[in-house]
Amino acid sequence: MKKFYLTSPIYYVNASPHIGHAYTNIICDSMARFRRIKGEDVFFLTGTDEHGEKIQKAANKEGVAVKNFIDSKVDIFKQLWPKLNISYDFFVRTSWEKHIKVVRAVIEKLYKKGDIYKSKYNAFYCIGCETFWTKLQLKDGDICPECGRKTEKIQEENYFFKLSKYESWFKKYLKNNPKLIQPKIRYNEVKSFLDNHSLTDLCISRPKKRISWGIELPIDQEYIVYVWFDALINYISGIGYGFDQEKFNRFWPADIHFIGKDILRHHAIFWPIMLKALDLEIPKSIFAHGWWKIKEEKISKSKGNIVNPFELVNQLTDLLGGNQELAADAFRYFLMREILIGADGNFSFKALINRINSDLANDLGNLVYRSLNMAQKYNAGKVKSIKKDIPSEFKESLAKLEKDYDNFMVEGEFCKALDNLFELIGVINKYIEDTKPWNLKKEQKEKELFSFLYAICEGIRVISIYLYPIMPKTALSIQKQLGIKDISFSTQEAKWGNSDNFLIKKEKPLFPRIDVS
Ligand code: ME8
Repeated sequence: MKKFYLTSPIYYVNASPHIGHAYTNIICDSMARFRRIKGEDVFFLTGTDEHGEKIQKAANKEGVAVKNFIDSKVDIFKQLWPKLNISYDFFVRTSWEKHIKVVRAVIEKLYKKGDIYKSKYNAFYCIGCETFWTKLQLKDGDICPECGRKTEKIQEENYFFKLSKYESWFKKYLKNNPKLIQPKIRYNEVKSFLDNHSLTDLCISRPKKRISWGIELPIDQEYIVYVWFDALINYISGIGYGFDQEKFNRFWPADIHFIGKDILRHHAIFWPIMLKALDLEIPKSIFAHGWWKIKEEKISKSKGNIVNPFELVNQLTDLLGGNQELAADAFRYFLMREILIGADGNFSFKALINRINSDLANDLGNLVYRSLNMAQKYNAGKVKSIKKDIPSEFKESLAKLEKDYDNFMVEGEFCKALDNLFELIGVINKYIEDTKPWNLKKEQKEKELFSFLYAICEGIRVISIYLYPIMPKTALSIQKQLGIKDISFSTQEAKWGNSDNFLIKKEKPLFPRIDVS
């Protein structure tokens, strides 16, 4: 069985998650579910980044012990993921004792190899981004070029990892592996950065006298490990590097690291070089998606313009008649459909409601509800396949879906896959209107009526499989309402005609229209 290993970033626990974090994990979850239904052995890793100055400061500000502070924040992330129907396989924490051991072993190995050394350091530090900058990189004297906050000038002795030693290897590797960084625009960004800058060695320690919340450096007790160096290692500790070699060998290298474009440099430059130094394989791809914004400004904790995903899903649950799982699916659908994966998008409640009303209430919900309603009304919910021919009206969109869906999903182009799927939904809705089954009933054209009922139910079943990665609970509800005994979302089952009959158990509409006037 083919393996597929994918990761989300591990999120800082200095504040609660917002819809940006939700977005990345919904992308990961959609990919994980898609790969599972293709029959692959999937491992989806998510988790939390719990060390560093920013977290220490946040805990101090609340006047709580750092350990208590992080535990309470981690709980919030762990509550959010099931609420959004996220099916991760393991939740890694950087305060986890096994992760700590791995980080220390990595540093010892690189130190012995001569890739880590001690030196004096002069730089500007942005606590918000936990990143060092050189004077030349700063904006307006001392401003962080990434987030626009003031940096702090720092002069101290520290330990460094020899990024520069691997620069020419990495440039060549990148040239030969254009799919390493996706989408193309991010690949070009990294390539042009490397063309225009030489890599300086990475400072990987912090003196304890300045900051104490972190993993002690195994080679010098006066220091802790730089939070990014610690955090990136989660991708190997999370699958057992150094303590569960069998699992590690099974899943490494990662097939895809999903991240936001804000943390591209750390993943696309530091991480492959760290792996090369460790003699480990390089991930197959690093995919940096765009940002959700509000009025053109990135949604972020520091800007204070966050949208709380718990509140949003609760609100949608009320508006959609009380089913939280379907409300979460509606939210997932909006995030995946509204923007192309590499692009930025503006979030608004109005846009969310419009999407739900037009696509989920009108198109999908209406198709399912009225189809099942007709099956119940015209033949007591019993639908049989007298003939399994695909109605000619469906052929073009079904063929398009069959041809392109896999490709779009493999590439993370969820929006395009959904475009095709909703085209088919539109076609079946139109087919119902054009066929006018109420006349078939009146004229007692039983054969035609039964063929019609089979065609629309089979169409809905096929749709439920393609929909599953993005809207898993909706897909499940559809199959239950169709009365499918052996519920399955395997892509192999998506073939037209795989079902012989249905025994409809219609429920209330999946997505009622929301009136927020
Ligand atoms: O950077 N739109 O953690 P973090 C879309 N701990 N996605 C967004 C977003 C937005 N407005 N805001 C945040 C860290 N994200 C490090 C990562 S990994 C080894 C260490 C998402 O809590 C996006 O995935 O700041 C982004 O890269 C991530 O959250 C940053 O999360």
